[in-house]
Amino acid sequence: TSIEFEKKLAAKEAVKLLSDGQTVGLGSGSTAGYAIREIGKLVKNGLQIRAIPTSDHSRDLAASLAIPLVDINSVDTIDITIDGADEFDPSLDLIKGGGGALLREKIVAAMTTDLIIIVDSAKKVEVLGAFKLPIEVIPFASSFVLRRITNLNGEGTVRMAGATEYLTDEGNYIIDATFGPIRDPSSLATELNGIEGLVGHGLFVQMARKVIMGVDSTTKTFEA
Ligand code: DER
Repeated sequence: TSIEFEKKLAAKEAVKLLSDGQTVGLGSGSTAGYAIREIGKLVKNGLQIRAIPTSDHSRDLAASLAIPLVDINSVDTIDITIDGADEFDPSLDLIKGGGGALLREKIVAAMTTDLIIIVDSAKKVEVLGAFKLPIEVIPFASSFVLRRITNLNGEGTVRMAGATEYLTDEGNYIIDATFGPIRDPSSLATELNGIEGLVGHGLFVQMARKVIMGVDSTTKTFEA
């Protein structure tokens, strides 16, 4: 489909930013998956990098492509991370977490000098919020956090995997929440950060350095 083609275009453009000696964050989701495959080709052709994956799935994909991996706890900073997003607005604020990897993604992003977001053209929005905001909670706090989301005029539901709750790589639940148009992502992020037992959310506020969007048969780059 044109969406998948656009994802591949963005991924191919983003990996041009990689160079020998870098520590590279590997994102999660289908678009980041295309980038990991491209990086596997570059490594096969001699690119010297060490990578930190943002999910067990991305770790396994990278390992299968012989991309050298390093433990995140042995690294201070990450030079560049290539990751996807579910939405981006004109300020390059993001909603992430559609794939459930938002907590590790945000930690890697926080350690990263240049966060490069790769998207298809359907991810571009004027205002965040059409996509439900993923929120990661410890199971012990899930009902409490649901009530606090209601207090913030949101409406959340616990993400299911068949008949049981979806579990993240960290063993937590995901609540997908609607808040209507999110015109002030920073304020909502601050409110969410104050809720006990809420360990992550998909608002990535002023974290992206660039967004590379595949569109039709080309790419368009947005810069913060
Ligand atoms: O879960 C995530 O944060 C992913 O990056 C997601 O936001 C994008 O997934 P996609 O590339 O499969 O659309």
